[in-house]
Amino acid sequence: MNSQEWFARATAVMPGGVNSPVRAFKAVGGTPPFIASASGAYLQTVEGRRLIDFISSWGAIIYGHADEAVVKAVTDAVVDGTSFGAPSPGEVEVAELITELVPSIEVVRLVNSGTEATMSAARLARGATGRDVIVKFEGCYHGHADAFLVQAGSGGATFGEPNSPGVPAGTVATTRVVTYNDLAAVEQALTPGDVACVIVEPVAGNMGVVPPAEGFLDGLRSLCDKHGALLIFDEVMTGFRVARGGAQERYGITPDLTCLGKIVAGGAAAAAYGGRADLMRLISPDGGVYQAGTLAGNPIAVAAGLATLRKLRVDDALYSDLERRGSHLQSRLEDALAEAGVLGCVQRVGAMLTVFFGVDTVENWEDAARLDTDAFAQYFQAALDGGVMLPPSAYEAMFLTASHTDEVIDRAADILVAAIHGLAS
Ligand code: KE4
Repeated sequence: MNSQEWFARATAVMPGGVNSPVRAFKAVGGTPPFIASASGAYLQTVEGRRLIDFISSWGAIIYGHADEAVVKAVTDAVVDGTSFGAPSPGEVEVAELITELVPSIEVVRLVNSGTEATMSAARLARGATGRDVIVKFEGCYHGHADAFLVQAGSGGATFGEPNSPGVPAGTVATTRVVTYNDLAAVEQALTPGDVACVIVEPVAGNMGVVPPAEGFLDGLRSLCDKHGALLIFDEVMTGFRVARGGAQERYGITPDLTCLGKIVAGGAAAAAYGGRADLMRLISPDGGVYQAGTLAGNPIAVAAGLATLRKLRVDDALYSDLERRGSHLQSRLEDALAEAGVLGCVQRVGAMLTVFFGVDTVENWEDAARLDTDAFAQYFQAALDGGVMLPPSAYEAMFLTASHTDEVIDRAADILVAAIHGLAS
């Protein structure tokens, strides 16, 4: 069967034919290729097409698909059982590694998804402070827990309004939404003294890549301290990607709590939240803030995570290679925009980058909302026709892995440059 046939079967039994909305290609049109396998920097479709992959499982893959160490670790683990529902040594080893690689994390809890990690961290902040309000930023995504499915209300730092049916207004009445990179808006939101936490993507990746403005993260740290709110870094995407110790290492900021996902489990189903011991000891069964999970710390995800973290822990070349290759790809794309006379910009932090069309800079959601999504859809389809799989949304990031060698990057860049020139014609 081909992708169209698989998609017809899928849509008959799954919402949108997918298990996560963005995969349905609604933003870019057409039928999503169904993937038979993946290896290194490549996806292999059910039709046998090899595509250079920049989805990289939405950033979860840092060494490339089917990394030899991860495959061996999972293969060795699975024969001993998939889930014990009881403590196992691997959970301890991965927790110790996380606390070593992310020094602000003194105590950590493994969960099954980034959504669980951020949901739990927010509950912990509320439990620890006795305050109900959380502050988030417009354009930042923290998974699909009710409290985060919120859009800015009318006016500045007002309470949020649900951005999904099924989310009660009451649930988001305690979520304040403010503008990314706007410290004045944050100060206004914190002034009432009722805020439990500020949760932020320290490098925004869910409105496309939007770096923190100079002083923004420092300002968040100071404002949270001044107003008795906790600072939560949602590093589900940036963790172990923009630096070995994540954005907090890259920018030198110490959050109170950190959420991790994706790379922490080497592309398997696990995530984590952790931070100051005095806070994490409030989590059940040490403390009263409840959180649990049947498959939390399962040996398969732990094996994949351990294999990945043990590798990147000693890999001195990884982050310099990712930085160099990301910079080279950015340059080639920026040159193409200029040569083709196409209005756009490329924004990058380390091994995550976004090409924005129709705007010359994106510093917040208001900027991102103005981008030319039609141009992106045309660019996306031309790239796919040429053999490059981009994330199927203008509001996502391209993710490089260690398997995106200089040769792969230049081959992909040739295809993407042609796609950009195609916009000009
Ligand atoms: P999950 O629940 O999808 O594992 O993680 C939620 C999450 C939390 N925080 C950040 C910063 C995230 O980027 C995510 C999930 N990222 C999206 C991609 N932008 C996942 C892709 C998808 O939804 O299919």
